[in-house]
Amino acid sequence: TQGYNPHQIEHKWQQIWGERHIYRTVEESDKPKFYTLEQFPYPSGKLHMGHMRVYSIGDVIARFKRMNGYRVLHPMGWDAFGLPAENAAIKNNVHPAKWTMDNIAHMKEQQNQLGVSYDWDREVTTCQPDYYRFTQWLFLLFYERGLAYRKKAAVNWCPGCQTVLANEQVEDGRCWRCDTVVEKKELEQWFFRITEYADRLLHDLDKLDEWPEKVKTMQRNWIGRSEGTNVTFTIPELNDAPVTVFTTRPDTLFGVTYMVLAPEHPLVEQVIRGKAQERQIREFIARMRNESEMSRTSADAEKVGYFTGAYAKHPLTGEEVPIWVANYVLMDYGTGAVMGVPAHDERDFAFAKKYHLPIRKVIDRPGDPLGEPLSEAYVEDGVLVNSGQFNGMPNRKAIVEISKALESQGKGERTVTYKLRDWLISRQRYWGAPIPIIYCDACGTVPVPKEQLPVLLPEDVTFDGRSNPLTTSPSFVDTTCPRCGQPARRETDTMDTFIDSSWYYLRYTDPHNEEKPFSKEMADKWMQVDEYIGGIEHAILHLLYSRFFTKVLYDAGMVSTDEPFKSLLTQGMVLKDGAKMSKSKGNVVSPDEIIEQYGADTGRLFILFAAPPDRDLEWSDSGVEGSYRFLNRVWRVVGEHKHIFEDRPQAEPDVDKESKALNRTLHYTIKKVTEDVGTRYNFNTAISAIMELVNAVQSYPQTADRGTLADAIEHIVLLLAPFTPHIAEELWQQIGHRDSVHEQAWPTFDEAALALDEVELAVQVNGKVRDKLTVPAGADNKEVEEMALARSKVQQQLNGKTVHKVIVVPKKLVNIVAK
Ligand code: ANZ
Repeated sequence: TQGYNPHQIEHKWQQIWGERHIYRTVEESDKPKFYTLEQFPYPSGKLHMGHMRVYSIGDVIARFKRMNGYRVLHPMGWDAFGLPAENAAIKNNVHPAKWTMDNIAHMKEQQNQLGVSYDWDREVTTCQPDYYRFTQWLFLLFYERGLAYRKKAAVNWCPGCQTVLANEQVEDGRCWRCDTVVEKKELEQWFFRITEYADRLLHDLDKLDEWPEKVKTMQRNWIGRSEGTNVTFTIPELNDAPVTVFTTRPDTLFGVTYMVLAPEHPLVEQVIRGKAQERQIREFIARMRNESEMSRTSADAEKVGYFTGAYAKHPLTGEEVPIWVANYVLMDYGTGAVMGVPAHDERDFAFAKKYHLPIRKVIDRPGDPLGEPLSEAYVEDGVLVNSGQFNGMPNRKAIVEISKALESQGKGERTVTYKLRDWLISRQRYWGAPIPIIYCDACGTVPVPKEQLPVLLPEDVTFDGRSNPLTTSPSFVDTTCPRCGQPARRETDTMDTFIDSSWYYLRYTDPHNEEKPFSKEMADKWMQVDEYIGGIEHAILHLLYSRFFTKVLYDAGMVSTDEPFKSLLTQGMVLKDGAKMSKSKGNVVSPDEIIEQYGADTGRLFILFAAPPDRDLEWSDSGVEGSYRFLNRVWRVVGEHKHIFEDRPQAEPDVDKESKALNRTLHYTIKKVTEDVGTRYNFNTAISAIMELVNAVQSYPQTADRGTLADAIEHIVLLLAPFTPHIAEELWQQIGHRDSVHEQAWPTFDEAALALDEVELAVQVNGKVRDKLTVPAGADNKEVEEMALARSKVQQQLNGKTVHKVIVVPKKLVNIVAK
């Protein structure tokens, strides 16, 4: 027989599968559906090991489900808009579309070389007009539903290039191209009102019982629901103008010794006017505008503030406390103003120490009162002191009681705040879906009528990295108003690419629809995605945005589910020498190299065998070698026994001991692989069980039943099919089949065959193992005891001693106690 030549057979089968369309989705059928999806890649140019891993995992699931009688949807596509294409255009003078489509062609070729079973008839490419016209359609739906709006927001602005920069283009506060210090600039931007869905996005996490707890926690923290109270102070010198703070600790209200406004707070302007510190504060505010939220609020950031010269009046005591502005208070959280309680808040404590502000304790530890002065903030529970009528009250109760007291006087209100912000979707970039809006002097903001979509990206643009290329295209910018027909201007912002990926899984259900993004009928046929597989790096944004989209589409009556992903599998990283594989570390092994050297099946097998999908995987060259040797062994074993299949004998596993044992191993393996793959995705243990079966076949005697041997071999091939599809197909043909192994039913096991008819026990004399004993499975303890005592090795040990007791632990051991 010929040796194992992966290149030859892999290429051959990829071609045949493609021609025969064996992975085309079965739409009409009485089979149950299974939608399995790997996150679609950004077409950066080349697949890396992380890709190979996630596709291998997804493919095992898809193939396994098909063989188990499901109609499977397993599509693939391209998250194809985005900045790198535009950067390539600037650097290499190649159009983003060409760069992107070339990369897609190459990566698709690589995916095919992996032998992944995609239905390519459903491919989606987000940068193509047949897709992005519906991204625009969905923008208009959001707009109609009041979920898309425009407001001023700060963006990164490079004064050198006169352009807006994405966060990734700001390196250490400077422009990536010209090294100019980047500023913040207020510009009109489009937003999606995701905050309107904050509560549902939070609550519905409870429905997702097949998501990793870790991911749900990350989403909860990101949404950041916080219950608190808005408390209103007044400013005497501004005619008692109200100023409201948000606090989660109204129980500490009597401990307020100052107030802080965010530098951007609108009242700052009024309270500093004409004051001695006015100029200094204005400079401070200008500095703050250019600092990121992170650097302002991180726990160890230096707290900086200025006294404004004004005072605020306490709502319950009437006491006046100084008003400060400081870096650690953010304008876009709560009300942008904070009451300072240094005794019970760590940040306030540090601030008060630095600026010599009073520290007033109002919560005391019950039974073990705190000393004075406090050496650090006391942030635990306790009872109220120095708090007038509330003294002695447990602070948890005081949260409610003080809030009520404020509410009854119209000075406060209980409220809920979220960390989640509305989604800024505007990008001043070329390579994205144009926002379908027109500005008309007479009619104002006018949406492009849906039947006029797509708003195509123009070709007559300049990529010089200086400004948004869309603004350089007169043919694009100058248009007419769809309402009044007068000259008008087009919006030149494009959409954040996260929008493209927020609905692609719905498009796959109905990829050729020319009227709508997808029909309800088709979406309902396939949704939810039963298994979604991807990296933990998407745990927050992509998943949250997709959940948001699905909820909006559900509300619009376009789909019947309000959660897109039933089960989520986050695959671990691929490590080499303990570190993540990455270009910068120089420890990359590419899928190409592995396919070149060993073939795709070996690469897949190694990846699936080396670790369970959700764990990190340590790359090992010897592990790859081992997988290759195993496949060679399978090849030889099947080849050596090919002739049995020519005139295949009926299996008679009961004729001899060996066939019975092999038959049992076979059924055990089927059971193990079925359960490991089907319920736990423990591909590694499933593969080791198959390896054991191969061992059993190799040591099976020539004289034992040939039919049983043929059965075992045939099943090895079937069980390997989801993992190593090419070699399985080739061997399937070699043992005489003409149909595809990937269209076979998954094997079932026979519980009866699993029953053991003999069991092996250890025989101990005075606690030491001296012998082994094989007995019929049905033997009772008395029989086992007699057989053990009759053994010659046991007799030797007992020489001259008297047997006191014999303990039989069924199916395990016999212990003989003798003196
Ligand atoms: C007084 C107080 C006393 C506070 C105390 C805490 C402890 P979370 O839980 O994250 O919602 N805060 C409110 N708005 C802020 C803003 N815009 N920038 C910075 N800090 C702000 O946090 C709520 C707490 O964070 C609020 O409760 C407020 O400080 C502060 F012993 O008010 B607290």
